[in-house]
Amino acid sequence: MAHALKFFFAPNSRAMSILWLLEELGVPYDTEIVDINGEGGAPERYRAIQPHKKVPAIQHEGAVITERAAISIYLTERFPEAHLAPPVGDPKRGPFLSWMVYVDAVVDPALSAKGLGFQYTKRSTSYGSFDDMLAHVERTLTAQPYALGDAFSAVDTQLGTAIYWALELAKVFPDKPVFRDYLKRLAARPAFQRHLTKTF
Ligand SMILES: N[C@@H](CCC(=O)N[C@@H](CS)C(=O)NCC(=O)O)C(=O)O
Repeated sequence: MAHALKFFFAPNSRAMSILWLLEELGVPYDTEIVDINGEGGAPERYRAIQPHKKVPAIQHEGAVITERAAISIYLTERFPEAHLAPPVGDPKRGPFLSWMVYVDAVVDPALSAKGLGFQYTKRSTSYGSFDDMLAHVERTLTAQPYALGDAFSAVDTQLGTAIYWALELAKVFPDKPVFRDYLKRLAARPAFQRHLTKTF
């Protein structure tokens, strides 16, 4: 029987952090692999799920949820037993929301802009300068082991994936112990290991 939760996924994409989060949450789900590498991207029928034919997306109890940050927030709210997000009313709820949005609205586009060599002034885009973003991330992870403090949260699934990409693949982050140590802490998590070796 199909599970209530369906996950639209492509390997080696931003959907990896949702796969990791689902493994952290330990909830049952079905996966549909979306072929985003074909000519013209994903099949046209997938546009009914994601308007840009991008992954990730999820379908849960009849609703479609798109945009990675929204998916992560939604999942942590619907499955609070995993304690991967501070609940409403907790003083860390605001910083949690800020970080979830910051990773996708600032870190990710600033990384892409850097990787693609875009020329722009920091006040001309909503995401601002790469250097300001790098300084904020570095300062945070120097002061504490995880984005929100001493405890791992769903923010780290997104931030960790972004830092891995920036350090290992795009090579736009400086190779510093603060980032290496953070990635090591994340890689030690069983759910992280499971998401890397998951077969469908
Ligand atoms: N704004 C989307 C972006 C997702 C995204 O960029 N997905 C890429 C993979 S990393 C994709 O599906 N690309 C396929 C394409 O553009 O055809 C989100 O945050 O969920």
